[in-house]
Amino acid sequence: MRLYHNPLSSNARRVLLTASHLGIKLDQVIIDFANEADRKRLEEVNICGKVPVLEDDGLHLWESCAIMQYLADKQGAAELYPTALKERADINRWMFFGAQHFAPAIGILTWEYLWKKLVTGEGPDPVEIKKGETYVHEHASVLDKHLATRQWLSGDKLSLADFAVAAPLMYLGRAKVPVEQYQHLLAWFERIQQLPAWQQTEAPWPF
Ligand SMILES: N[C@@H](CCC(=O)N[C@@H](CS)C(=O)NCC(=O)O)C(=O)O
Repeated sequence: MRLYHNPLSSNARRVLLTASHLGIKLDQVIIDFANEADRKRLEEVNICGKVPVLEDDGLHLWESCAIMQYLADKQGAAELYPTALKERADINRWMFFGAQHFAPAIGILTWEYLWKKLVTGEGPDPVEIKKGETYVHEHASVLDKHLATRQWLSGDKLSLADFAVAAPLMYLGRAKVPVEQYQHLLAWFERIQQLPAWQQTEAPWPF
């Protein structure tokens, strides 16, 4: 299987975490967004022109959470993604929460603090920063309450939900994500960072 990605993408990180944890070897194609030929190549496999994209025997699958689920199912990895209806529904729920709420909130801050300068040359906009911080607080407080009585997001063990929600926290420090007050969330993220999969998928900051 081949993965088109970029090591700085937190959406790609979700997939890399899953593959690493499951011991799946992927043929990795790194997309450089500054390179026109790379962008063209990416558009051939993803009409949206975004990473990550998984290629498997004629299938081109994009959307990071869909790729995570595909890899786990293909591997028969029921410990990360159980097949029991209610357990799976609970994991799906947190994956959607991550994709729909938590990651976009952090995404405002990563854009303002990290990417915007590189892409447009402009500095952070305080109004956007405030908006990002407000959204992060809204969703981090939910996670913190939920994690007050548990080690992992779904059930009593690590699952795809943890990888999906944790991935954008790879920019916790650089994007000044305001979660210092959420002790249960931070303890959970510390557990994630101790996992070999997290450590094996860490990419150096190139700028
Ligand atoms: N919902 C998609 C989001 C993918 C996405 O936004 N990828 C970013 C990198 S994190 C990207 O490729 N951006 C390049 C662009 O938009 O030109 C997923 O979860 O896979």
